[in-house]
Amino acid sequence: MTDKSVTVLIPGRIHPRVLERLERDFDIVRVPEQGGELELDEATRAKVRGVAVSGTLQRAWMDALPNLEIVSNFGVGYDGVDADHAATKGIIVTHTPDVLNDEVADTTIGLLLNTVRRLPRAEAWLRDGRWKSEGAFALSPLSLKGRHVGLLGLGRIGLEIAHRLEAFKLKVSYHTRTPRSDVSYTHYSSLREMAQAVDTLICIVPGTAATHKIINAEILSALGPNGVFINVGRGSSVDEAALEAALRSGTIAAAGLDVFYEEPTTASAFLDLDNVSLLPHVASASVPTRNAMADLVVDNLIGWFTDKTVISPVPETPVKK
Ligand code: A2R
Repeated sequence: MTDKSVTVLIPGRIHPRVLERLERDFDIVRVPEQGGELELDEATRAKVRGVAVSGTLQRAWMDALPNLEIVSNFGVGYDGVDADHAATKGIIVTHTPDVLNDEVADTTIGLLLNTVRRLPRAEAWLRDGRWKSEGAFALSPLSLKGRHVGLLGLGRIGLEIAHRLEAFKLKVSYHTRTPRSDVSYTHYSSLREMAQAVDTLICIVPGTAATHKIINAEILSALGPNGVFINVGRGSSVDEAALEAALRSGTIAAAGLDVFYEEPTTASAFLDLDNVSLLPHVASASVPTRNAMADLVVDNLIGWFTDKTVISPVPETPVKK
């Protein structure tokens, strides 16, 4: 694509395919995981015109790169990049929507079934030899059959989850700030009212100030003792202390979590609970889907530095497709 005249900074770890492809076309500068100052001399800082990031790009680092034009984020969630601040500086931010919708929706269904039917525990029962020595695994107290699911978020991924839930013959409702005109699911303008009406709550909203700890004691109490909570959006949306208390006291029946307030985590607060199913943020983590995400990270950079077009800018970004 280019003659390697464009310098792209990669802070911390990135998918190997991003690195491999970027190294072909760009001059690459790598710096370790972020934590403090951007340790780059002034001449190198001035050369950097693009950043490829998986996770967080500190605002101070953005400010320390005077000729930065574009931040290409690995992942559909870009809560680690201050896109509003970038926009004020005319910096483009891109992300990787759509290519992960099916994978995340599939994983959500898997996590929901694991949570309701306790399938990982059943497998451990067999693997530990307990089926033969102790007999059948205990019946799961809960069933997926006949549940009414409330989706917190009905965007690109939420809609794919809803379509899958329909195939399971489940009733679907949703809460968003703006109702969609292209679906027939019941829209609740109040999350609390939706939590009261449903028995299963799936969180698939971005991590923003407005969604910070939106799942709190009040919402969990509204969900009730037959309630199942699933989070595949962002851990920041949950008050984890309230969730732990709700699971221990029987305020809700069970939870399935793929994301956590701080990551990586040992999830120690939840480990002794048998009504929780835990995953280490793997909803999109298959080789084909992560490769597609990696390609989008690179193609946005190539597009920008070839003809000033990007494929998937975030809504806050100053350029349109
Ligand atoms: O509120 P709306 O009408 O903008 O609907 C969006 C909803 N949403 C919210 N719902 C209630 N309260 C909020 N404060 C709030 N903020 C956003 O979340 C929309 O229905 C959904 C987001 O949809 P998309 O932008 O299409 O995101 P996508 O691709 O479905 O991914 C969702 C998140 C990512 O940001 C990552 O954090 C995670 O899933 O992978």
